[in-house]
Amino acid sequence: MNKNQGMDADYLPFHPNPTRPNFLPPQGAVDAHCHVFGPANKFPYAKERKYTPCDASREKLFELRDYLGFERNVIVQASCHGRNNDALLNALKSSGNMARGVAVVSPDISDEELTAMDEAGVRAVRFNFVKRLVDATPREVFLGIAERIARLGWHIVVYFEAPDLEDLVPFLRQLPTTIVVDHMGRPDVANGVDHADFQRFISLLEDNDNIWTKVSCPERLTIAGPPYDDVIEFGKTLVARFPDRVLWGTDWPHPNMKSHVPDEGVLVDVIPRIALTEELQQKLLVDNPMKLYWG
Ligand code: 0GY
Repeated sequence: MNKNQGMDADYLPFHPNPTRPNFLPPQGAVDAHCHVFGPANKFPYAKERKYTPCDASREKLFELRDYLGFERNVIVQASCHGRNNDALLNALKSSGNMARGVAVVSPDISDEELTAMDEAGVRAVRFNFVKRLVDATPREVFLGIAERIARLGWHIVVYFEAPDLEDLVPFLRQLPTTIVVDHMGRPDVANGVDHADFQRFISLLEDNDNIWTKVSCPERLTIAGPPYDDVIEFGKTLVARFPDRVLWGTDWPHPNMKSHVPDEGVLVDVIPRIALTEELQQKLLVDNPMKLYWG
């Protein structure tokens, strides 16, 4: 079978017609975590991928952005495209400067390629530690990449799960740039915000003012399901404690969801429940992402 075609049998495609949210994002709002997938006939998925998603084109992404009342996107390279960032770069170049990118690169990438990525709108690299998504990369390799991208003024996005944080802290402290943690460090919400794992994450941000976090992905963290009541306290705590270091994103098209198909209208309506004032919403959706990606 040609694995470059055809999504996995258990893969849930994105919502065909999300509801319109009640919450109206402030002008200039940025969806700071989303992806583009394929289309596979133009941008084939990577040989080393752990899943084959449903195609999710840049056109669909930009349509959703407008529908939800957002102005800009930060598109994050996902593991199904490996280290080939062509679909991402293509989306950035067609966005009219309204999208920035987070790439995944190999250590042997040339300076010319990095410069071309920078010109297309890439502003960060992603280091993925989630074992079900990628084979492990040695830390020295990541440190080598970190040094090179730091010279371009880029930052580093890290994706890991809560139990892995303790082991990762010394490595994170070695990174020379701003660091953005995906999805609140993926806490187990059954444990509550007072659990040692989430408190360790809060301490990490308290002790290191170069570390930011995305308060995204209630759909992945929830046990209760939509409207994600069991995740609210986690996001609310982080927005209140670190208002200048939080980002928010839809995570469209939600790769690898198994429990349900997220409705992005419902996800946007989580925002005013975690960022309680207009001032906090402005920082979360506009000021913080603009500083990091368009500054
Ligand atoms: C996400 C989450 C996931 C996948 C990826 O790189 C990826 O394949 O990011 C996931 O399965 O948790 O960041 O949207």
